[in-house]
Amino acid sequence: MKSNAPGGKDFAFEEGKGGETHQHVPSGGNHKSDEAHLTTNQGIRVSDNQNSLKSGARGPVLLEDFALREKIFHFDHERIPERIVHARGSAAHGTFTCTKAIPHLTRAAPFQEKGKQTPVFTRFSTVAGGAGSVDTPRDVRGFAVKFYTDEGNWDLVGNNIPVFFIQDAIKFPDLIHSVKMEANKGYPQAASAHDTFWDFISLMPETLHMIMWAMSDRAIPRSLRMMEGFGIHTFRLVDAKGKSTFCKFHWKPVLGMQSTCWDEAVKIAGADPDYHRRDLYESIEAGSFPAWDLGIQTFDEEFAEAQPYDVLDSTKLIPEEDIPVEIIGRMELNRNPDNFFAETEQAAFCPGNVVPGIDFTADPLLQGRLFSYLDTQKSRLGTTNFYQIPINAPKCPMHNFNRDGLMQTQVPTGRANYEPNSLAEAGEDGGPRECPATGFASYSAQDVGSEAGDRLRVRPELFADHYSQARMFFLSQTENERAHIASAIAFELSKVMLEHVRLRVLSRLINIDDDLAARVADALGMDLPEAAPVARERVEMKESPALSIHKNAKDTLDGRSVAVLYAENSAKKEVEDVCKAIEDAGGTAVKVAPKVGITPAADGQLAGSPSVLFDAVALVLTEDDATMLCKESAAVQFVMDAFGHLKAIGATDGAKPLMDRAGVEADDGVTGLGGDFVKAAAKRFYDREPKVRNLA
Ligand code: HDD
Repeated sequence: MKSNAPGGKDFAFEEGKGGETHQHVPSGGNHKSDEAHLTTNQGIRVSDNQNSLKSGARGPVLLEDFALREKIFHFDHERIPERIVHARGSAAHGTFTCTKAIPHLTRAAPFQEKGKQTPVFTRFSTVAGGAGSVDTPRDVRGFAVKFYTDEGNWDLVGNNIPVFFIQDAIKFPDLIHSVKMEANKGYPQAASAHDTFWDFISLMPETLHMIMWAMSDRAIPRSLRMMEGFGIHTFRLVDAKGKSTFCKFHWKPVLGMQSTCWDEAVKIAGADPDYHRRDLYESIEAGSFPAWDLGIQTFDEEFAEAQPYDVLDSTKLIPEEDIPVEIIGRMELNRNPDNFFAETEQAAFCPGNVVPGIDFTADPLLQGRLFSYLDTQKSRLGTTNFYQIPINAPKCPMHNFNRDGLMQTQVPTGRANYEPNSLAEAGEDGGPRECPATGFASYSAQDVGSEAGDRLRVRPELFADHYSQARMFFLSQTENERAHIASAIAFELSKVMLEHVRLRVLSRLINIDDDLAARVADALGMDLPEAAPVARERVEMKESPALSIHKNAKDTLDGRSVAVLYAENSAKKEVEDVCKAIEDAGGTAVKVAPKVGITPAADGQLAGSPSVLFDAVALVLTEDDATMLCKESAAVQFVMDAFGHLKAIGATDGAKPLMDRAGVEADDGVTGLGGDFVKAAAKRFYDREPKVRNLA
């Protein structure tokens, strides 16, 4: 009999009873305990999970088959609305460890003693794409951390970019509508390169600082483990005496920052749409736990008042050179979720979740967020009781008189469901009662400047400077990074069909930097228009080297993977030696060959393992094999891309025909297979870039 199940059994039929069987076949017989019995939601054991109940072997299915009805009914309702933004995400559990206590700044529980550990759940995401979109579009990445503190949940819901597109939450729906797929067409998916986004951007110059970041390599990270995170807004830290200090939060990746090349990111999207999700999951499974240091920039009102920007404006950052980032702890992600839906999908982050010691400021973007997130969870998770879902529930005691509602899972006992009460059942004091001494008390003083005044729909004056920091960001980049920004904008605008929108963007770019505007215009083959009028004159800010990825890159093989390409005639020992050298240096070696079954066995087949998925490549090939592979486009592309994406290539002499075919030219990143290669594999070779890409 034909087999369609593991273990060679055909579950739809029971052997020995003829083709037209109606008997149940047990599920492999390897479950022993009672819990292993398959039951309905009502606990009734299911006798047959392969065949619906029919009237006669070929007869109609009977409606009375409750096992069938229940199974299909439940399946039909498995999906919930995806997040309106940040729908595509990956998450992990972990621990935050305080490395420097700061009770003089805040009474927040995670920061009271050095060594104090707080459980966390962290979700990374892209913004524009749907839940099933790819991991590597050009996009901002969400970086949301839920701290399950001893005094309640604190959600630090940030991004991998320290500023935001808009200044006031009232513009958020417009921004998101413009970037998502176009309303009439339903495309493009997960892409900002289209008319409506750039139309909005060009009409809203406050977006331009973040546009510089979004068009930079920050928006095409190599790995979620290799990007920074930011709380963005100015928050308040409040100590036990009620003293407040302004604070910006930063996450610094222990593996260092790294990005892909644009061409690489595009190709990864096809080769492995789950590139970042897989990388996060597999690194945790392998015990190589992703980690970030948490840093703070703290300052007072006097500093705030002295800056040429407003610290309540989320389109502005505070240069690290002005206020250094002080590291106060480390987050390590060390456990994958057991169930993607139950944990990652149902995780509900709310910037409004703060704990004693952390407070808001009057940043108008933050204030709007305080409403939006709570509200959206009700629509996504269907009930105000979403806080009872295990991933969202606090790990500290929680008592109150919120009652009932859809999907209430708690069973409070007794009559006392109001406060105050004096019923004995609720304890001597009729608790739970409010706690003035230790409870959350909102910081009472005003933010910078005066909060009193008429009711106005206006913005503070300094919010009108849209260009100074955009320029500072651009000028703080290396030559290569500036070129990447120019070509990213040119690429995006090349997808914009409306000429007046392209022109308007160019007119704004002039206000950031003449050279940038000229390069973009040239790449588009357009003439530069007049500069757009500005609402407030630009001020010249010092360059901030901290804003560049390349200036802060870390040469390391930690967390990086190297492909070792070999073929049938390759010397086994040579393959194994290079793999060992890579592993000894902290990297992961992945064996790639045209046929997976050769010796040594390959981890990946060449056609399915392009070099874009790796950080460097080793070519362990005989001349015959290399000559044979010259006729294999996957092999030629493998080498050509590694070279074009500025990766180290270590090769045997025999690999030369393939390298020549792929156009590899000698440079520091092209080595033999010895120690030089392992050293080279720890970085990218940006000096090579002018050979493979027009950086003008
Ligand atoms: Fe937001 C989700 C980050 C402004 C409204 N946002 C969401 C997530 C992140 C951010 C990381 C995903 C959380 C998760 O993994 O579940 N958002 C930001 C940052 C912002 C920001 C860093 C500016 C500094 N967001 C912002 C504004 C609004 C929203 C101004 C609305 C006025 N954001 C939402 C939302 C989402 C969301 C619609 C969708 C899913 C969710 O909340 O839970 O409410």
